[in-house]
Amino acid sequence: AKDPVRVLVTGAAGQIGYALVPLIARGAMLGPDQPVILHLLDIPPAAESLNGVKMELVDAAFPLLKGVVATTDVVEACTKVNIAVMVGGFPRKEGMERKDVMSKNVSIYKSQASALEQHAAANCKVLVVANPANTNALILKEFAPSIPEKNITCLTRLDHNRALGQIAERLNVQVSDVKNVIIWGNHSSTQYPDVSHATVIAQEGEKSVRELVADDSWLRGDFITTVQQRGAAIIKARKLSSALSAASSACDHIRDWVLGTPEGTWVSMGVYSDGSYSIPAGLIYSFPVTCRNGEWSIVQGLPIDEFSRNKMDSTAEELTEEKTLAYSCLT
Ligand code: NAX
Repeated sequence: AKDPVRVLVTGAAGQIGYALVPLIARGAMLGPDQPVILHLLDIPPAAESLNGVKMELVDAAFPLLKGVVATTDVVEACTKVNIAVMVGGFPRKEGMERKDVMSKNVSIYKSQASALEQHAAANCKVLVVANPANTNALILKEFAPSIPEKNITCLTRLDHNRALGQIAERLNVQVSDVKNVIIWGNHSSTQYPDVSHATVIAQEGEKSVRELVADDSWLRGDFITTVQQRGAAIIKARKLSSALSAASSACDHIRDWVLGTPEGTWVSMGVYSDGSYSIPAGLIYSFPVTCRNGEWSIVQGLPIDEFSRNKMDSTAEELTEEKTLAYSCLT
């Protein structure tokens, strides 16, 4: 039998945490033959509720779950973890300035970066979910310099999956037959959901989404805004933000990163930019990636038209501004 993998979930008493931990314990993240030990972190006001989550994990009797560490101590939480899913953060409350929210998250991600750097297993893979996800991941990277930058990512897979879902609904095809959409940039409303290279698998072979949809004004208009605004639409409908879809997409992100993407398929991940596609180096930016042997690589050489170029650049500009704001909170 395989040795258990230790998976940290921060913010584990929150809504996404509650949806995510059973998926991990069932093997949806690391596979049906991979035992796991869950490390759950939250803050002291949530300690009792965190313990309730631990009780439910015990009660569910998951065969793959070999242990649960539920704690409010960041060092205990980070010790020996192989995978860290960072869901905990400070939410924006009504009337709060952007800078104040940024400042709270910068200080959280700075201290959690140090704990991971000092106590996590070598080669620990990190996924930041908490918003502002790209910039929190960047701060984590800056303050954990000994963790390879390739190991620090943020979640844009939910946006990617939302784009697949919208195309499948529009074309009345199975979502599993749609592939290679791209989310470029920030996990925010400036993200650019791009279908220029997306295809649908049909009996006759692969067909381009552009040709199948035929209506370019939808693809360049309502499709993009629907994906960008989907989070807000869920809040309006549910009076709570997306949780089951966020949790499921976080599993997809780690699963594909660790176990690999299928041949001919790419996914979107927020990763440290190396200047590919003329995106400024040094941002955590969402790119199309393929994964093999536990490493992602940015898909190279896709032709970019002028419409895409502008959208890719404006979301990069927002990330550059967020980076400046985050650094201004550091002093
Ligand atoms: P909740 O407010 O339900 O849960 C957050 C949890 O984090 C709470 O239990 C809180 O006590 C805990 N927490 C706060 N500070 C912490 C700290 N310093 N250490 C450990 N835990 C801490 O929010 P939820 O709906 O679960 O969302 C979590 C985060 O995901 C939010 O930042 C949200 O904006 C972000 N999202 C990101 C998405 C993405 O695609 N990247 C999509 C969904 C979601 O909106």
